[in-house]
Amino acid sequence: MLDAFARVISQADARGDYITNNQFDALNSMVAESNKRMDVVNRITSNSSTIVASAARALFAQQPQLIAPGGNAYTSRRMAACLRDMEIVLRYVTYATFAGDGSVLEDRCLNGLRETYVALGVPGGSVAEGVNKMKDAAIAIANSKDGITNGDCSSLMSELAGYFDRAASAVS
Ligand code: PEB
Repeated sequence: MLDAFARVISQADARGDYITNNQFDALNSMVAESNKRMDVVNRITSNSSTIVASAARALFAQQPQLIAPGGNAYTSRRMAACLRDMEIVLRYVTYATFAGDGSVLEDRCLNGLRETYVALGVPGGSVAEGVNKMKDAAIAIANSKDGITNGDCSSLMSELAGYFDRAASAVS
């Protein structure tokens, strides 16, 4: 598991060279902008139930077969497993955002997940749709201008979107 600093160090070590100016500048600006990153992680973390619940509700409204008898979220056991899975993905997205690096998400959550869903008979495309809906809900909350000093969060939002996209494509 890497963070943005460890990633740069491992790349430099693989080249057997010092950290480059570009890498130094990128990390420097990441530190300078770190309040935004912490705010994003904090906002998603403290609204995680809302994000999961609204994404799940939208998913089941769009794909009602999932909650019909025989569906993959039918019976409270499967529904609970589905909500838990969405929560797990969201949690790893917050870790990746905090670290500024996707490897924690990749290694500890997405690795082998597609195969797990195939083995369970859970439709990966539906999970991906749920992840996409969490992306929209999370970005709406993280990027809200309410109650916060106004600033440009566009690159942070595209980084965040990228982690959700990575999760969706890993299972679809
Ligand atoms: C992945 N999900 C399920 C299982 C596992 C995971 C390992 C089997 C064991 C169990 O039921 O607990 N676990 C999960 C995960 C990590 C992990 C992400 C990462 C570290 O350790 N059903 C739907 C939706 C979708 C869904 C499409 C969006 O209709 C998910 C939610 N996951 C779902 C369901 C099950 C499951 C298990 C329904 C139960 C499947 C079953 O037992 O029939």
